[in-house]
Formats: sequence, structure tokens, C-alpha cells
Amino acid sequence: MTDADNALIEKFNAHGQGHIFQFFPELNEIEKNALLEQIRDIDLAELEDLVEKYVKHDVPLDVDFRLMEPSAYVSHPENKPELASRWETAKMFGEEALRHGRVAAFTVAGGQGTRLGYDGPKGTFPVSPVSKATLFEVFAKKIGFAEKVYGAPVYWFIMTSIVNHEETVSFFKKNDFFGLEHHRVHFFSQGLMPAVDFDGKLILENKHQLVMTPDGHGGALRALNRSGAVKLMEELGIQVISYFQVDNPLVKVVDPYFIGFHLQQKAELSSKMIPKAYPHEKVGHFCDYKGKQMVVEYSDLPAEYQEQRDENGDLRFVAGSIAIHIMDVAFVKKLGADDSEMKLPFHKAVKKIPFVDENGTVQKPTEANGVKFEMFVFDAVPFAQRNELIETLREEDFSPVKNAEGVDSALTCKQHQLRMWAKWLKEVGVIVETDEAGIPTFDFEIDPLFASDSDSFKVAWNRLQAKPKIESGTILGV
Ligand code: UD2
Repeated sequence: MTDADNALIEKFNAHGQGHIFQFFPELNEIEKNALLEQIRDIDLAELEDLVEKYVKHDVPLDVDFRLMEPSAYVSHPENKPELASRWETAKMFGEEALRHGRVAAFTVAGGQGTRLGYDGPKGTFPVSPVSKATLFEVFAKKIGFAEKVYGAPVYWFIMTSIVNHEETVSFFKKNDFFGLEHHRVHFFSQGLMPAVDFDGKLILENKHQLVMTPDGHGGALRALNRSGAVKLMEELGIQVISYFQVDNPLVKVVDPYFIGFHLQQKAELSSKMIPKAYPHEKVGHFCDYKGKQMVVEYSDLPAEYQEQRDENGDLRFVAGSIAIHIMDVAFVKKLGADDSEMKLPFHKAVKKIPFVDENGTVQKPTEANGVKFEMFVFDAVPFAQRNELIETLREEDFSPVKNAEGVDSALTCKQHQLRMWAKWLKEVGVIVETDEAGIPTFDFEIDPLFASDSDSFKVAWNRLQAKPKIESGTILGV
């Protein structure tokens, strides 16, 4: 034990966290070092502040909801045809950036997928109807397709976490990176935050390890910096990051329209919205507050505001956040720097957290016993000098797999993929049989290497000499 180690222990004692050393005398050297290593980076001042705010008290979101205004957004041309030429111009800007390799794809994949009941990194979950391609494969193929179309590399950054990093990387290796150039796919693990019990005490997972949990998808901003990803992006001439979540196979991984709007507006952070389907849909709400755009999560927004209607009877706060953003690399560099004055706030999540009791036995609580802290990426929105918000079509961009059954499940996601492809086929004059909800009555698939959106589908379909029959089990591939 060095003097520095002793000083570290002393510091934790002085902050009322000395219980974490209760088994220290019986640990071997490796275990002692493991614990010391783990606590070295814990910012006790930050932790005490969080405990004070969110554990000892329940400080509500510091927003006077009465001052909130709905955020303006650019409507999709399917809903406002008069905007079609504006969208076409934006697309030209986006395509230009893609042709020059100025866009990187970025997937946040550090979450645990507990709700889905799937034991493995969520990206390894099979989603496509016929070939059972996994989420990662779907994204990889969309990226590969974009590289082919634009004739330039699209680097892919994937944020994992301590719970799934190794498994994620070996999954890619095992699958030969789904045909992508290995050196263009970059993985990095997000940061961790210590969990605490309801008295604000750190929790031991076993005798020599604390419970540390991923710091939320908002941790992406600092992880992009700390991992060297931002530096690499700068070296590669990448200007914007196309951000999306691992659970949504419909997402357009690099959408030229969206990128174009962002660049044209010289925004620092842009977002896609969909009109909420019903008042209590579980998405964030875009609004303007004190001259800034922000997102208020459904769980923080009082019901009356979720339900409020305007003079036309439409939902007033209608713009739902689906966690799809474009961020300037320079913005991420600025906001995610360790010495940045601007810091994303933390949110608390009350959880059942296994712990080791005073006898050294691991206990699995049946009731919530502690608090985890997470940052949310959309809290970056108000820090941007300029924001752009565009409408997207739910059926073409958003169908996450979150739950084992019911809404946002594997089944609804499969149905929505089929519905989207049926729409693309209809646009080229091919009608597939559907039920009343517009869901095809049989399974087929359009490989993302054949086409990854309605525009590219038209091109690819028209190029086919012989048009294939779309029937049960058809995979339209290359
Ligand atoms: C998120 C948004 C919600 C809406 C919805 C759309 C929040 C708080 N809510 O809800 O407003 O946009 O998505 O689907 O963001 N992740 C990490 N590291 C972490 C935690 C999460 O990488 O520490 C990733 C996770 O792998 C997934 C994504 O973030 O790709 C979303 O996480 P979630 O499923 O917990 O978000 P959810 O459904 O609460």
C-alpha cells in the first residue's frame, strides 16, 4: 500500500463511505488493488451533490411548465407537400456531405435490455422477418449501402458498456463485421457511475467491488471525447455524427435529408420528431423554454401538459423525441470535454440492486434498495447554439424493440418493417396483401443492401430486369 492508497482510503472515510473497506483485511493484494482502482476516479463531491438532490430529497425538474411553448419543426412533405422543394434542397446538402465522407454513424448500445428479457447485447437480437438478421447486421448493411451509394467511407462508432463490451466486439469479429471494413468500425465503452443505497452509501457488489453502472446514453458525449473518437473524427475530416439507438432497426442510419437540414441551418444539434400517437406515449417532448429548445421526458411532464390541446384540438406538445440526432463533432468536443463548463445533468433511477451484506453474502433484494445515476443525451439540446427539428414518418424511421411483448416488441417491430416495405412496393406499383392495419399477411424481407429507404428502393427496383414475385419467404437482396 502506497501513501497515495492510504490517502484515498482516508478520503472515503472522511466522506462517510468507509464501509466499503469493511472486508479489506481479508482481501488479497489483487483484490485490494481492484477496489482501490475502482474508487480512484469517483468524484465524491459530485456524488454528494447527487445524493443530496436525488436521494435525500427529490428535487423536481427545474422547469416552470407554464412557460413552455411547443417547438417549431419542419413538417414532412407527405404532410405538407408545399415543403417538398425545401426537402429536396436539404437532401443535396446531405448528399454532398456524405460524398465527402464527412458523416459518421454512431450507435448507443450500452444499455442492458432488461425489459426485453434477452440475455446478450441488444444489438445481437434478431429482428428481420425472414433471415433473422440482428440489429447490428441491419445497421451494418445500411452503412455498407450508404458507402456504396455515396462512394465514400461511413465510419461507424459504437458505444458499449462494461456489461456488453467484450461480447459486442466478439460478435462483430465472429461475423466478419458484416462485410464492413474492420478499421472503420470503432467500439468504445461508456463511463460508469457508482450506485448508492437510500442513505447515499456506496454499495458493494462483492467484498472487493462496488456496484458501478453505465452513466446513461448522455455519457456518450464524454465517452466520445475520452475514448479518442472525437480526435479520430477530426483527423478523418468528419464533421457531423448521426446518432441513433441500438433498438430501432427502421432508423435511417445516415439520412441525407436530415443531415442536409442540419448543415443548412448551421445547427449544432438537430433532432427528428414524430407527432405523438396519443397523449401519454412514452417519448420525450420537444419544447421551447426561456429561449432554448429542450426535451422533457414523459415521466417528468405533468399529465395535463401531455394531454393539452391547441385551438384545433391537436395535442399542443405534439413533438415526440425518438432519440435520433445529428451532432456537430465540434459541439460534442466542446460539451463532452472533461473541463467543459457545461455539464449534462444526472437523472436518478430507483432499482433493485444486488449487494453483499455484512457477512459477505450476496443478497438479491426483492424491493428497490438503491439509486443509479444516468445522463440523457437529449439534455444536450439546450446547450446548442442552434437547433433544427424536423418531422419524420414513424413508419419509415421508428419502431424500437424494447419489450418482450405488447408495444415496441419484436412482433410490432417485425410488423412495422413489413408495413414499410409494403409501402415502398406500393410506390413502384406492387401491391402485397395486407390486413386492415396495413400489415402484410405474410413474411418477406428487403435486404438493406438492396435498398435502405423509399428513394433508393425506387432506383433499385427500376433497375431490375426481371421483377421478382413478392411472396412468403422472399428476400429481395443483391
Ligand atoms: C428513450 C428516450 C425516450 C424516447 C425513446 C425512443 C430517454 C430517457 N428516453 O427511452 O424519450 O426517445 O428512447 O425509443 O432517453 N443506452 C446506453 N447506455 C446507457 C443507457 C442506455 O447506451 O447507459 C442506450 C441503449 O442501449 C439504447 C438507448 O440508449 O440504445 C435507449 O435506452 P432506453 O431503452 O433505456 O431508453 P428508453 O426506452 O427509456
